Amino acid sequence: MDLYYMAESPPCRTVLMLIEHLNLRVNCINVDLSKQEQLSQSFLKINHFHVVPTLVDGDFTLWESRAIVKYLIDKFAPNNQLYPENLQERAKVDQWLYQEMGIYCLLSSFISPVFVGKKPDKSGEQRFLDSLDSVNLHMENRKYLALDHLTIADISFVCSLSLAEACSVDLEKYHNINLWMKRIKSELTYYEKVNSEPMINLITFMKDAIARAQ
Ligand SMILES: N[C@@H](CCC(=O)N[C@@H](CS)C(=O)NCC(=O)O)C(=O)O
Repeated sequence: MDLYYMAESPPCRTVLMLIEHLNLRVNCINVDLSKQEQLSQSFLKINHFHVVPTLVDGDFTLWESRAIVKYLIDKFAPNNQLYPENLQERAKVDQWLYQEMGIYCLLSSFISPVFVGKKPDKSGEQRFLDSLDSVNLHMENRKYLALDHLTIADISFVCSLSLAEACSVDLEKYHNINLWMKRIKSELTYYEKVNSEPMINLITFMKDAIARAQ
């Protein structure tokens, strides 16, 4: 299996953490987005939507991080507690994966102007922060996002929020989310291995980009 990825990308780190969690053997191929390698003819042949992460398993190709992690669990660790087979438990995990994908879209759309030399979109930032208010309320007295144990929704959301951390979005007032993030980061023994260096690169990149933005 090949995984096309770039470690700085939050959805790629979701897949990388799942690979660590399940101890899978995957051939990881770096696609440098800063050099626009995703637009190369060879990568466009694999995924004409030119996004990472993209998984290639024989003649089967899959993109979208949340779909990839579900596929890997169903193929290599069916009924793992990260994505249980029980109908209602699975539905709750799916609910949170969709919900947090929406929140990630709010976050990335307010930040994305920075990638073309513009300042972040402040009105978009407020929409993102409003969505965190609701999650913060949901997290009152809860240890995990979807169920009473760790699931792929926790792994995906912690990666999504790492983009906010890299852009110095102030998350301090979301007390329950903060406690949850600290717990998840310490519980995932591979968190540092997957995230620490890419986060340093991402923070540096975002700081420079925001400083240069007009
Ligand atoms: N919803 C997708 C997002 C994938 C995505 O937008 N990847 C970005 C990097 S974070 C990318 O590959 N961008 C390159 C491009 O769009 O050309 C997922 O979760 O996998």
